[in-house]
Order: sequence, then structure tokens, then C-alpha cells
Amino acid sequence: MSKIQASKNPVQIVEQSRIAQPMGTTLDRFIKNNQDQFAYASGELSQLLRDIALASKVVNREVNKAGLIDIMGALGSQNTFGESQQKLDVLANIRFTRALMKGGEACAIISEETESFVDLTNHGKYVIAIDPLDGSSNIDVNVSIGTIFSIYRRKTKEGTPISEEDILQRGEEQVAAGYVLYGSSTMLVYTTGFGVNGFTYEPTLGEYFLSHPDLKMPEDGKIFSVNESGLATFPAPVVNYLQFCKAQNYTGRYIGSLVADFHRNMLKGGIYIYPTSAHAPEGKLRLMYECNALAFIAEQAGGKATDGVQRILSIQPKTLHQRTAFYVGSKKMVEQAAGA
Ligand code: P6P
Repeated sequence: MSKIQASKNPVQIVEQSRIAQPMGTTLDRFIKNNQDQFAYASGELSQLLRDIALASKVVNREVNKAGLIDIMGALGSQNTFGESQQKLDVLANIRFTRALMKGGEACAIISEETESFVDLTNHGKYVIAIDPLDGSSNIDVNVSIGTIFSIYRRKTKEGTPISEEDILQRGEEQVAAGYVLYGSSTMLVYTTGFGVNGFTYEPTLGEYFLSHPDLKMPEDGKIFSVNESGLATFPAPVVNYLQFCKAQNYTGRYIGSLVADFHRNMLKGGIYIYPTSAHAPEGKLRLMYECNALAFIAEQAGGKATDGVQRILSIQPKTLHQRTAFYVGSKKMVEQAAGA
């Protein structure tokens, strides 16, 4: 029997393969290739990121056909803050909660959609803070919306009850954070503290592919994202800064979906500000599951995030749904807006 031999010219196979454009690195492969960055994770954090990505694919499918099935509009219920819950808000919360429960790597979830934290009664090492679907007022008008998530390690011993110190952790304790943008294309952007990478979803293959490696936020920019309806009672440094932006002919862009405004500012340079005002004396955005994640990403990409005074990631949360003023984006713009 003739001996099996290797191809005479493996290079030729590679050469020929040039006609087939490589698809690039999938999210799964990227996570696996970078797993050894975590000193103590033996694959659980990688699995957790995959669980979140899986849930986002399901939510993406439902967001993309929202107009065709009865999941648009208000559910008729209210969330913790008395705000009307959109059907997709609740559906997204179910999808992420189920994926995290089945994945087994998370022991607790903090969600905008649930009053207290959800104890998953398992031996997971991680605590997830999540806004399952941010910008839900835009769902019915087909404007981009997003998911925002933070990942913390539990502090107390496995097998003991989940405690406040596991739940109310400062943003600087995050081991990973990310967002999903359900936009003209769906993207997942995340950091584990080693830079920021963006992945674009290819729905026909059901895979995320690396499309924005090592994202960096421009140090300065010419775009400001602010809802100026509260201008009359904004802090003076913000009023002055907005006057400066207009005098410089900067562009105002405000989508009403934090993830979409943040993502554009990260790629092009810019600032998003939701300051305190008479209407929102504590600010509007939530520290635990909106601001901390984006602040971690912003800093990892070379940007900055404060509440107008202190670094967002240094704020010690006192309550689960605590609000904060939020100034995030290009470093020089954030410093200037706070009156630095
Ligand atoms: P306003 C959406 O509800 C959200 O949390 C962010 O996504 C968005 O940037 C902001 O609130 C919009 O708030 O008061 O301008 O409608």
C-alpha cells in the first residue's frame, strides 16, 4: 500500500486560499486566544463572555423582527422606577438571565429590570450588572438600542450567601465590561482590562467576527451629545462648556440611546454628558449597570469618565439602582466640560 504523503506544495494551497477572503477571528477564538491574560480564571470568565454573547444573538434576532411579532410597545407594567416597561425590555432581561443561569458561571445578577439582585443559587464566581436593553424608548421607532454589562468577581466565599460586598462593588473592581449595539449592524465591544476590541455580528453564520481590534478613543473631538432640555438648571461648567462647543462650531448629536452615542464618540471623538439638573438632581443614568461598564471601556480606550467631579470607577455604590451624573468620552473634552 502506498505510504500516505503530505501535499508536495502546501504553500500552493495557501496561495489558492487567497481567492477565498478569510473571515477573520471569531469572538470565541479571540476569547480563547486571550484567556491566559487572567491570572486566576480557568476558563470560567471566557465561558461567561460566551454566554453573554449567545444571549445577545437571541436578543438581536428579536430586536430585528420586533415590527413583525407582537413584542413592540409597552408591556403595561412598570419597572422599579415606575417607568413603563417595553415588552423587549422584559424579553431581553429574560434572555440574559436564562443564559447566565444555564451557563452557571454567574452567582448573581443586578439588572435594571429587577428591584433587588437575582441570586442564581449556584457556585458561580462572578456577579453581573446588566442593562438588558438600554434606550428602549427608541425600540418602536427603529433607532439603535443596546445592552450594557459589567462583570465582577464575588468577594465572599463560594457557598456562603451572596452579600452586599459582592453586589455593591466599585467600578474599578470590574474584571470585564462590554456593550452590544443593535444598530445598522450589531456589534459587541468589550474589555477585560487589556484594551478594547469590537466584534461585528454576521447573522447568516451566527458568529461575531473581530472588526475593530484595539479600539482607541481620540483624545479630543468635535461632537457633543447632550439633551439640552434641562439646560436652564445644568451646572454652570456644563452651560459654559456647551457655549464653548457651539462657538467652535462643534456638532451636536444625541440619539437618545447611550450605547449608540458612546460608540460613535469612541470611534470619532466626542463627549456624552448627562449632568444633574432640576429634573434629574442625581443625574439620570445608573452607576451599576450603565456608567461603570462604559467608564471602564472609555478608560481602557484612552478616554475618561467622571460625574463632573470624581472618576466614575472610584465611586462606592450605596444602592443597587443609584444614579449619577455622567461625563464620558474624549479625555480633553471630559476635563474641559467639568471645568477642569
Ligand atoms: P433623555 C435611555 O433611557 C437612557 O438611559 C440612555 O440610553 C439615553 O442616553 C438617555 O436615557 C436618554 O434620556 O432624558 O434624554 O430621554
